[in-house]
Amino acid sequence: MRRPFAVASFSLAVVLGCGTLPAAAAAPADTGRSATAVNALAAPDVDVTKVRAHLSELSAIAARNGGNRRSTTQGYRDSVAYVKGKLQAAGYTVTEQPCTSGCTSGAGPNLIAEWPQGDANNVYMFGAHLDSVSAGPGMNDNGSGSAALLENALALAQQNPAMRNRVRFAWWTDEEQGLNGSNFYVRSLSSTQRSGIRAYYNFDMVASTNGGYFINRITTSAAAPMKAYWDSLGLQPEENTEGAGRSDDYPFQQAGIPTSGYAMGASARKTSAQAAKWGGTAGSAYDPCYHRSCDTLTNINTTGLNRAADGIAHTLWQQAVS
Ligand code: DPN
Ligand code: ZN
Repeated sequence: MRRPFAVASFSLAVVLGCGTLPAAAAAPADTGRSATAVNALAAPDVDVTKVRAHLSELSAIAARNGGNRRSTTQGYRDSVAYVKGKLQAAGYTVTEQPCTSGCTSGAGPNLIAEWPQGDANNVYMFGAHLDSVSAGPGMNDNGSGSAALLENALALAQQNPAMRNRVRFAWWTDEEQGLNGSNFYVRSLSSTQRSGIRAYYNFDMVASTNGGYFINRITTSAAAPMKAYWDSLGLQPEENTEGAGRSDDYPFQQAGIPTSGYAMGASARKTSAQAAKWGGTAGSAYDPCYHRSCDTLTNINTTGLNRAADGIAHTLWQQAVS
């Protein structure tokens, strides 16, 4: 909903004739249109209402399948079918990768989608786990990352910019039982394929209601565009210490692939210093519904979700668009 990043805001401000705008204060009204007409390098403003619509579909899928989307269930398989259908309609080459070793018995597949443009030897990957725990529908964990990625993939297809590098999206199975889908994927790659992945970006819980703004490996060059976007919003992001080694970036990291990503936090508690800079409740969990039945559509921080979705687009454009 917010016009992303200074370059796009400035260009639009000039075109709209409304003068110089202070950084985050008075962005022009969201027109729903991208800035491509005025600046081919600017990432689009990913529409958070569309991200929320994907979440609503995942919520409905859980509701008609016993209330969850665990990797071994029809709720998970229906989640895969929903994401796959949207991607195929947009022109993606989509692959279901069955997890034939290391996954829980009966777990559904990983879903991999590549945008078939740009240098196939320079791949930027963006991933999120699509399975939930059995306790609930998994809207923040991890409908949020899954939906933010899906809308980014659709926005890329819709914009269809000239590509410098290759973009590949992944929705992982069986994360909740031990990072199993992503681990299987990384082990399925040849060493050449592995070394062609320039960075992997992970999105696990990007809409925590009492959340903070966390970035995995925040000081690395892979993290730079993610950090630059949140810095541009004045968010003062911190290292994702709570999530280190706990999500699907870990198998990539172990394989020597640069990793980063956004997160807003799980069961750890917000400090008073964090509440002072981000708002929210000090001494309470970032996500009070973590792995609980209350991780529903009401357990979504739409502001945080929007900031993550827009920062993914910024990073994707920086890394892979011509
Ligand atoms: N999102 C958590 C899960 O999938 O269960 C893992 C996690 C916990 C990630 C804490 C980050 C921080
Ligand atoms: Zn998760």
